[in-house]
Amino acid sequence: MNQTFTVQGMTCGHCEKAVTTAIKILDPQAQVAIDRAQNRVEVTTEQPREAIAAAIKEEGYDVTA
Ligand SMILES: [Cu+2]
Repeated sequence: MNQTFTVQGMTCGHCEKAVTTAIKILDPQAQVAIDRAQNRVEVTTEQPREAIAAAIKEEGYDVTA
């Protein structure tokens, strides 16, 4: 299932890596694609949307959509 999130505060490659790692801890099979210029994070996962959003927030980034 493909999920798209709008995530604020990703300023560099390290942020992308932190978000990707947080999602993969939750779901090692997850596919993560990040477009930092668009604040967009696309995740292919069977995990519920709320769980993915919570993992991103725990890393310190705001999920606004
Ligand atoms: Cu960064």
